[in-house]
Amino acid sequence: MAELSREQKAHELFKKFEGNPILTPKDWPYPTSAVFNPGAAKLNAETLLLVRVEDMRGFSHLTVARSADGLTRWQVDPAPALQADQSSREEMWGLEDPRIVWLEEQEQFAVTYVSFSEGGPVVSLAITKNFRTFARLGTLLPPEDKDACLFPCRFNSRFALIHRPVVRGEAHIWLSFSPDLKHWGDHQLLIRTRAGYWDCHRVGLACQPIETPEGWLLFYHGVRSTTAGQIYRVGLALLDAKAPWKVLRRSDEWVLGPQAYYERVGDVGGVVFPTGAIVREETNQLNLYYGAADCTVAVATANLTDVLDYIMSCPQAEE
Ligand code: BMA
Repeated sequence: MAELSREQKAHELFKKFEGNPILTPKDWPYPTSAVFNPGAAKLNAETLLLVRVEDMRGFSHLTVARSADGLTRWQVDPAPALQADQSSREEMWGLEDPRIVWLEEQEQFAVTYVSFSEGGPVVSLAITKNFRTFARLGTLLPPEDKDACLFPCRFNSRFALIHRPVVRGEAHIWLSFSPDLKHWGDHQLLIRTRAGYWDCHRVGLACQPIETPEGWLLFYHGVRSTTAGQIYRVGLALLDAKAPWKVLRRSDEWVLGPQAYYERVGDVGGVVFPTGAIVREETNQLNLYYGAADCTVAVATANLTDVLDYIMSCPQAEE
């Protein structure tokens, strides 16, 4: 068989699950407007999604859903796991878009999410062992900031945070460092928007960074504004394993875009927005969980080796 071109590989890398959407407001044990943009983790041999749930006021909270195979038979908790404290100015208008990593040295999960504060969206951190009780560590950096996740380990004894501040109207992905998860500095630009491309107007981290033998695999969303609205698609980058401030590769193409009806039509049509991923070691399958059209949760699967082959065939990133 003829070798696939890189564009064909990009197009065929992910397969959208035939049972999509896997979670909708109808699956919820209480009234909701939309369920989308979930963080993902493995807990007790199950796949756990921490789902953003929008209530009928338009405020979001986070609720746990679990499944043994990560695709079907989801069990949704009867009550939210993490709700906004509306007496605080930090999270007046709800909590959104969590990303989850297992912090190796603390043996706990770190959940970074967006708190909607009076001053705009801001990134907050909570730590948990079980997704029942959380230690809330507060906000990390000033607004406007979104799309954040910690790395699971330290680099040169510092924690590292990927995030997406908006500076002078520009929305690029940044990396910042901290000795204690409280004081952040040494801010540096990691991935910029690209003029003319599908990711020309905004970029932001998608799911948590994934550790691989080639380096950190980074999924990010890219936005193009059109006369008919914005299109949210997903691309890939590869960061150096020991020095994640070095971008080794970046895909020219997007690898996931809104095509299916449930991605095209919804509260915000034309949006695929991954926020969580799971690698199933037995099969080397990567499950990428995403919000579809800001309404439902969907999943796309790929073989991790194919994803790495593809990203290694992508151009070396510009300095
Ligand atoms: C982004 C975030 C996401 C949302 C997406 C598409 O800015 O606010 O929560 O899914 O826009 O509307």
